[in-house]
Amino acid sequence: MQVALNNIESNFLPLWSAFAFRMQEQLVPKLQHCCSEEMVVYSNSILLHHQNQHLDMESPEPPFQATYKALFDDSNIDEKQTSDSHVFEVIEERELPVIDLSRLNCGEVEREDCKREIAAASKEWGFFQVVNHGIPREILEQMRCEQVKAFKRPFREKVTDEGLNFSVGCYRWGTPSATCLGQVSWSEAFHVPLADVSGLGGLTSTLSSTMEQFTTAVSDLAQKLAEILAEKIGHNSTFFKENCLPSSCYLRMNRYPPCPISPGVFGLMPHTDSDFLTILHQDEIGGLQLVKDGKWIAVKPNQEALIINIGDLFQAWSNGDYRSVEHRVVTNKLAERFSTAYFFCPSYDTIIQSCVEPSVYRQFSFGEFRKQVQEDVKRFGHKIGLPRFLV
Ligand SMILES: O=C(O)CCC(=O)C(=O)O
Repeated sequence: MQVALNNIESNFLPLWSAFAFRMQEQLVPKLQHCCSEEMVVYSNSILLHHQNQHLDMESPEPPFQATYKALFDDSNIDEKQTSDSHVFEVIEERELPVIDLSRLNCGEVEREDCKREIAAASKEWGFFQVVNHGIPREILEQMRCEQVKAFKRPFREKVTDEGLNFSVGCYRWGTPSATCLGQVSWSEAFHVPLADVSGLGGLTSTLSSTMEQFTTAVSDLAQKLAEILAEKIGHNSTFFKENCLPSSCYLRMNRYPPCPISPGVFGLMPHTDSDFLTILHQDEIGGLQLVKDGKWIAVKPNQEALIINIGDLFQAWSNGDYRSVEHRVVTNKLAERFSTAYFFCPSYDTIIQSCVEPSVYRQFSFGEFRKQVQEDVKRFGHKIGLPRFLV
């Protein structure tokens, strides 16, 4: 079966998103066709016929090796790793600034100190960690447990959106448009619009109620942080309450399978987030890296903390004061890794306008921003993002 592949991007991760869109195009038939695979469907057993190999679609593992076989064959991995080593080179492992949010409930001096630290880290790093954040440990653990279960479903179910009842295209894996190993994201994800979460029934009820509890808790935290960040740039505003509703936000559950050619391929390609801010819960494996002072640094995992990072919209809204910083995930040869990201987004018609004049960026709607990102990815293969909106 032959399916047209349009290179169209959606929300946050351009290359992945192209895949998601393709999935939407393939509602009938519902299995993906990327590269030169042929899909063969046998009553209960669905096999992917790939260059003379049959892949067991009942296994949970996405067929990375088979799908990217041509790219593996094209490159001598050892040579490739050596020549690309500068791309993966990390200068050091650092702990991000850790901010104790319990001080927000203390006296004025401590509260103000805490707010100052949040703003300072957002300006200097674009990233920080929060402890005593108020999200109960049980909710985080339950979320992780349900996430692991969702990824353990057969690949066939994940890729056909069977059973989980998410909207079409929520499940993503790899990078269909990759033309070399350096462009592959060795990971799978459920990228779920939160408008979809409530009311999911059937098999997914535990997952959906866990997601609801998780997102309710983290959305309160996101609102609180956004209001502090607004206040610290002189903007006491109801903007976030009015525009960033639970239904306009997204949750992404990530899984990074062990990667036999690590570190020759990314778990997630370098990117910035197209939101106001992101709240990330990661496990103890590590792999997240970010750019600090022009160099990639590895983030030391802290199991007590949630990671917060500033997205493109806050950078624009703050006129460049808060920084949306490029980040990526590197693979691990032996261990699988999980993370859960909550993207704090406004509705599409929300106007993003710097609160200071003269403004570095022209005003734009979130919908316009996303559309431009989609067009750029379609045209150039990658997101351009905020530089497009410079005055
Ligand atoms: O898994 C991580 O540590 C980062 C995830 C991420 O950057 C994303 O989902 O956009």
